[in-house]
Amino acid sequence: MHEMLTLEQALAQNLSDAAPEVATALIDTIGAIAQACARISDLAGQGMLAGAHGLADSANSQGEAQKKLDVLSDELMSHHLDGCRHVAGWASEEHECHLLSKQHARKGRYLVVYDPLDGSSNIEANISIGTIFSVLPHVYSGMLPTDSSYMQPGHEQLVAGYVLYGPATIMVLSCRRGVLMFTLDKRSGAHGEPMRWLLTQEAVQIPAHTKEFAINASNQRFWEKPVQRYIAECVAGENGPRMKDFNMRWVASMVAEVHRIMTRGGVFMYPRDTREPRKPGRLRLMYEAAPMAMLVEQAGGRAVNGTSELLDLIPDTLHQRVPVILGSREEIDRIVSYHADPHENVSWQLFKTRSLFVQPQA
Ligand code: AFP
Repeated sequence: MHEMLTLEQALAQNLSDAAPEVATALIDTIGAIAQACARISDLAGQGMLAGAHGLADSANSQGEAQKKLDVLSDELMSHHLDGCRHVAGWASEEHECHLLSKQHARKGRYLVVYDPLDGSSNIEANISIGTIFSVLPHVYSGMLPTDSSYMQPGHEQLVAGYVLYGPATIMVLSCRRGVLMFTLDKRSGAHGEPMRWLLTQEAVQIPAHTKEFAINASNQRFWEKPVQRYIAECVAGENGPRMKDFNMRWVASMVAEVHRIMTRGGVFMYPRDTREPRKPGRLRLMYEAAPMAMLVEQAGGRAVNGTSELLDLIPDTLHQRVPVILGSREEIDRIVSYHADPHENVSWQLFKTRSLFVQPQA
């Protein structure tokens, strides 16, 4: 087998058109995140042996109960980011406010936003979980970052990525120059050396067509009509207007769902619903939707909230929630067209009779 490139080598190649000091700073920052994630992978991989299962007796920024692994992963990310001279500060799902680097808050050129452990309801079930991260410019480098320093639309991200802790630990990232996939070499890291990530795929592309969708169908009664229509048509299969059978998946770890889409295409939706009208969606814009949107777009897919591109949304708050619809481009174009035409989705009689995806009465 030919020699694989390490993370640092692959990034140097990928960033060869950037100014040398920018390439170095980005490679160092990604390296710090990668080392944190290698340690999270180790903790997650030890399962109950690490004593990291169960609740932590605390709540996160939004009042959700934290798991021990949420807290430990957050501490590992903070620790490694604090050691990186290019990072001025960071914001995490686990903290209400952003945090400042102890030594580099003024001089650092980047801000990092992350979800340290996505899919934490899956920890004890030993189902894939992940970390999602995004690197933004610290526009007023030289000054201390504030909450408003983070309020940048997704298309300003310099790096977006996730790490999937599954049978293999895989990091997928983009520096706006396509999508790279790395695998953690779990045999590395002996004698206290940093663990190695090896490039296992580059120029990742999401197929434009798919016959697979992922949605939490238990929320069907709360969905808006365009989503009701799209799913009803998929479920109708060969006999419906799509004239083909679809398959459905739901892992409840966004990282795992997006990774499946990266490898074979598909659609992932956590759409707007009417459960809590003040919350337009479940997923968080800054550390779930925006980084995943950039990765999907860089791989040739599309990511929207139904009517707008996710990368165009300007956050109002660190923990803002948004509807998320992303994946294979042709399907997302179709879903956007359903959202755009209020008449197109109102009555499609055939599926009023179906049991699982019954159209609600208008
Ligand atoms: P947790 O990290 O709280 O488990 O949430 C995971 C998540 O943010 C995302 O990864 C899943 O797609 C989604 O929530 C699952 O939501 P449901 O529990 O409604 O299926």
